[in-house]
Amino acid sequence: MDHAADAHRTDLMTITRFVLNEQSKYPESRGDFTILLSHIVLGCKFVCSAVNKAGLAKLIGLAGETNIQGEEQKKLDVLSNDVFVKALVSSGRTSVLVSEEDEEATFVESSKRGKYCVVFDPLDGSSNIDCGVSIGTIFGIYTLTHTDEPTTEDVLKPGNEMVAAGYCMYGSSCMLVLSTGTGVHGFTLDPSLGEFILTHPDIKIPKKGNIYSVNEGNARNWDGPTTKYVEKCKFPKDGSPAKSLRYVGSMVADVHRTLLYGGIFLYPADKKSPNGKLRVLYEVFPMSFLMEQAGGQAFTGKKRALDLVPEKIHERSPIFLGSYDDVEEIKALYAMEEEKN
Ligand code: AFP
Repeated sequence: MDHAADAHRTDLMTITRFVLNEQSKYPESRGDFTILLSHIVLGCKFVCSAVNKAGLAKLIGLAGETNIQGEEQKKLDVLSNDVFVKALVSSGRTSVLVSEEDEEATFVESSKRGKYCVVFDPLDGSSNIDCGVSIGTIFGIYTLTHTDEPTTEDVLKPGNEMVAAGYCMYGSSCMLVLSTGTGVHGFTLDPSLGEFILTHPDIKIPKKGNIYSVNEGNARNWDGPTTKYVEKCKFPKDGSPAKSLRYVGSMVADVHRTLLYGGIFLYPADKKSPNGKLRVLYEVFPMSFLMEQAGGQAFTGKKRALDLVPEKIHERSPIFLGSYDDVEEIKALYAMEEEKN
């Protein structure tokens, strides 16, 4: 650490300080959310460190199989799930957890229960791990609205009832992007301090972008509106320049770029997957929540994404999200299709 160079930046807005400041605006608040968030942050730091070591771990035989102590090593996505489940349960502030890794919801034992329900994908984009491409954790938070025994009904609620959502991207830097319903704020992990520092306050997505992001390998199975939209991106007829295509295949990375640079991210329905691929509770909802809070939109092909009411915890939905004007265009194409039918 260069202490002389760092001397001028001692007044850092850490994520904890930021959330405590927010909390002070609500005198009735007892700090439960701040405690929950600090446990999520701990999980993110742990996974960040594990992801950074993943390549090295393989080299020295620490990942995948058996290590020199004869212990079985866990795969990163399984490890990340264990980390988040333990962090969330030990916060004492959760009652129901839904993870992409677990078929069933986890109900926290009564002595450790709290007023929040957390839905999360502990390590999204895990097929990208072995080539070092950005991956991330996505989460959404609901409040438990009763004191009876919790059930899955407590999370089978529309995304517009979430009280907070965010993601942590493990990329060239580790970044946590969070919204508690008052805008979107980005925090970058300073490895020398081990703290997430506010580096991107009040993120607003550009109203229109010049990038589209989709797996074009599925094009032959797309429906009419998606096909027309992507055609328009490549061959615009109004004299505007063609959009650039960028697709990582890791939702956190593709959405993060879309949030900062503008444009649109699409994972549409297709003939093979009529509900698309992405999961409503822990992919579509948190990212749609962030997009709307940043001034963009999120649409399923039928309705506003946050108005969906999931019936199953691992339900999927098509999703189009990003800059306001770009999503407006795809909405118009679906409306035209509906008129025809
Ligand atoms: P993996 O976790 O299997 O890598 O899937 C990642 C993901 O759920 C999401 O992060 C991507 O946006 C999307 O799938 C990519 O899907 P395709 O590989 O079908 O393009």
